[in-house]
Amino acid sequence: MKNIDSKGHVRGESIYLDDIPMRVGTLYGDIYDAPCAHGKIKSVDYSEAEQFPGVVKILTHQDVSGENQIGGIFPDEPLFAEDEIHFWGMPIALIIAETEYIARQARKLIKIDIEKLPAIVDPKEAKAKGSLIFPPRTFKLGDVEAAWEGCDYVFEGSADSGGQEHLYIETQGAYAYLMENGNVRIASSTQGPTAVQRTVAKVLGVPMHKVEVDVTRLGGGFGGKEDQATAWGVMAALATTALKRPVKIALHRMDDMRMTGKRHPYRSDFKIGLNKDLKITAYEVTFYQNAGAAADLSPAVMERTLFHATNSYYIPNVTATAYSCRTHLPPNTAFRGFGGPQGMFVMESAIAKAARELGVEPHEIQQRNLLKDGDEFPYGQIVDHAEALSTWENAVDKFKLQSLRQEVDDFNSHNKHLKKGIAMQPVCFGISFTNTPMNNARALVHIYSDGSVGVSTGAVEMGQGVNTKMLQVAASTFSIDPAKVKLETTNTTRVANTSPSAASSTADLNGKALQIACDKLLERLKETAAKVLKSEVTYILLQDDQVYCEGKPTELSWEQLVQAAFLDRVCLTENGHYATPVIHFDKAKEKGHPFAYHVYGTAILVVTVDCIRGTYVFDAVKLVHDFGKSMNEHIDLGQIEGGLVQGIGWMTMEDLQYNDEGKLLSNALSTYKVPDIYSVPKEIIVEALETEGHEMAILKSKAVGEPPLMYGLGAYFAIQDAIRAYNPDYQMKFDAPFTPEKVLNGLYEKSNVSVPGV
Ligand code: LUZ
Ligand code: MOS
Repeated sequence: MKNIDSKGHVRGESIYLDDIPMRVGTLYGDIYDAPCAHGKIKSVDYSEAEQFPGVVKILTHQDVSGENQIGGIFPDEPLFAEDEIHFWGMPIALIIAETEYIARQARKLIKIDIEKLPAIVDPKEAKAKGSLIFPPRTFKLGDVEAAWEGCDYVFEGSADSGGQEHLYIETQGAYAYLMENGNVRIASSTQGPTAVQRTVAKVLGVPMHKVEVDVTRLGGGFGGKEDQATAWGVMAALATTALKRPVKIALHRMDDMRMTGKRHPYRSDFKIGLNKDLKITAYEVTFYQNAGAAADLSPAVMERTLFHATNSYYIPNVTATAYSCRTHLPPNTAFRGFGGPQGMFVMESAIAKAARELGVEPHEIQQRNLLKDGDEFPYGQIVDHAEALSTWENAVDKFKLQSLRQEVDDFNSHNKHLKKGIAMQPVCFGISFTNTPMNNARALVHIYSDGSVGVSTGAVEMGQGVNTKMLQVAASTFSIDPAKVKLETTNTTRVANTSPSAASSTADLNGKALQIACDKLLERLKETAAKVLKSEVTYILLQDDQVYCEGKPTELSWEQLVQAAFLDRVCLTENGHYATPVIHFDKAKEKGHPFAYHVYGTAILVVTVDCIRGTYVFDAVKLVHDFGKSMNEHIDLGQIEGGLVQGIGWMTMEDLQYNDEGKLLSNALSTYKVPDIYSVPKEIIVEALETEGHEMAILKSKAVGEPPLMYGLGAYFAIQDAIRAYNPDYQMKFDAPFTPEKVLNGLYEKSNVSVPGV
C-alpha cells in the first residue's frame, strides 16, 4: 500500500493551508511582537500604523471578548501581552490589513516604550532564583543512598542538551471565516484541532459548538503544532469575529522561528554507580528543564523525561528529579520524543563517562544492563515483551559489530587527519500519552449506498502517513479495494473532543476506534447477507453497474450487500470509540503502568571526523528496529529515516543561540543549520526485528513516530569516539549539539598536541 498522498504531493496538488482558495473580502493578519525578553510595557503607540492605508484594525488584549488566555495545562500564557513582556517574540498586537504586505509594512510603524528587566535564559539560574513553572517531581526505585556504599565505582558529571527548531516546512497559520449566526470556522495547521476549538471558545467567550476547526493536512508538525498552532487560530478567529470578514494568518519563517517555542534545552547532573562486572547498580539524576516563559506542555514533557531517564537499561536503584524552570525564552513545547531524548542523553552520557574512566567501551556497559522481562521501570511498570536484548544481539550479529570496530581501528591507524568513531545506541520508548485520560479516540464511518466508504477520525495527517494507515484499517476490515475508501478532513464537528495527533499514538488510538466502528458495520452487513442468502427476504439488487433485477442470489458483491442493507433500512453509519485499556498512573506515588507497550531498537553509528576542519560525515547507521508486524513498511521506513536524521541533527548541527538578553540569534536558515541531503548518513540500513507484534498496537503494527529520533543520540558518542582516536587528552564533555566548532576544540584541547600546519 503506497502512501495515498504521494501523487498529490509530487504533483503539487495536495491542499495545505496556503492552497485553500481565498474567499472574497479576505483580510490578512500579521503579529506585532515584543522586541525584548523581559520588561514592563509603559506605552504602545499604534497611531501611525493605524493610519497606514489599507490597515483595517489593530487588535490587542483589550479586544478580547472572553479570556486573554491560551495556556493549555496552566492558565499562565496570555494571547496578547498586557502589561508585561515575558519573552522576545511574545505577541502584543495583531495588525489586520487588506494585504499581507500592508500588514507587515504597518508593523514597522508601531512604537513601544518598555522598562526593560533582566532576562533569565539559563534553567539553573531560574531554579536558583526559585523561578519554577510547578513543583519538582521525583521518580524513585530502590534506594540510591544506600546503594552508593556497595558500588565498586562511582562517577559524577553533568550533561546539557540544546533545544531544536521544529522547522516544519509549512509555517504556523490559520484561516478563519464566519458562518451564519456568528459561528466561526477555522482551517488550521494544527496537530490538535480540539485544542484550537477549545481555546477559540475560551478567548471569544462562546460555547465550543460555535467553533468548527477543520484540518486537511499539515506540512509537518513534529510537536511544534501540538499546542503552539493554537494562538494563530485564535487570533484569526478573534479578528474574523470582530471584523465580519475572513482573516488569514500565515507566519513568515523568521517570525515563526522567533515567536514559537522549541524542543526544551536541558541541563542535568548525574551520578552513576557500577560494580566490577559493569552492572549499573545506582543512578541519580537531576534535570533542569528550560521551560521558557509559560507552562505550555512543559509539565508533560518533564514527566516523559523522568519516564525515559534510564532508557533501555535496568537499574535497581534510581532517583530521578526534574525541575521545570521558568525562563524568558519563548515557551518551549512538544518536539518528537517529548523530553524522552533529553532524559536518555544524560543516561548515555553517564555510561560514556564511566566507560572512559574504566577504560572499557561504552557498549560493554550498555549491553550488560539491557532490560529483560520482569525488570521494573523506576515508575513501577514491569517490563514485558522486552526487545532490548533481541534488537541488540541482532544488530551485533547482522552488522558484525566486531568487524565494524576492527575496520574503524584499522582506518584510524592508517589515517592521520581523518578518524572514525563508532557508537551503539539502544532505544526504549513508551507508547501512550503519559497523561492517561488523553489515551482515547473516535472514528466516524459512513458506507454510502454505492458501497464507497467515507472515514473521519481524530487523526491529523502531517506527512507521517496516518491517513494511509487509517485507509488500510477500513479496507482490510471490510475486505474491500482501498480505492473504495476516502479519508475525510479532520473536523471537530465530525469527531469531537480529540487528543492531539501526538505521542506516536495517533495510528493506534484512531485506528483502533476505526476498527471498532468498521467491525460494528461489518456485523450488521453480515446479518443482512445471511438474510438475503437464506432468501428470507428478496431485494432488488444492484448488479453489473446500474442494472436492477430481482432474484435469489447465491453470492453477494460488496456493492450488492450494501445496497441490500440500505433497502432493508440498516444503518450504514457507525461511530467507534477506543480508550486504551490496562494503563494507569498514580502521580501521588509516581508509580503505575502508564504505557500500552514499549518500542525497542538498537542502532550502530559510524562517523568519520575530519580532524583538520572539525567536520564529520556519518558513514553508516545500521539498526534493528522493533516494528511489531509493520502494517506499512514504506511509511514506517520513512519514519525511521526521518526520525534518525532529525535526531542526528539535534545532536550535531542544530545550534540554537540566544544572547544573554534572550534574543534568538539563530533566527533563520542561514544561521540555524539543519541536516540536508549532504549530511544524512551515506548508508542507512534498517532491519525489522521479527516478532509477533503487540496486541495493543493497531494491526499489531507498533507506533513508529518518535522512537527512531533517539537513534540519533549515538551520533554524539560516535563523534566522541573519533575525537579520542585523534586526541587522547580529550576531556569528555556532554554538551550537545556537537557542532564542528566544538569538535575542533575537542580535537586540539591540551597544548601537547601539535596543531597541523595550515
Ligand atoms: N504529548 C502529550 C506528547 O501531550 N503527552 C505525551 O505523553 C506525549 N508524548 C510524546 C509526544 N507528545
Ligand atoms: Mo508530539 S512531540 O508527539 O506532538
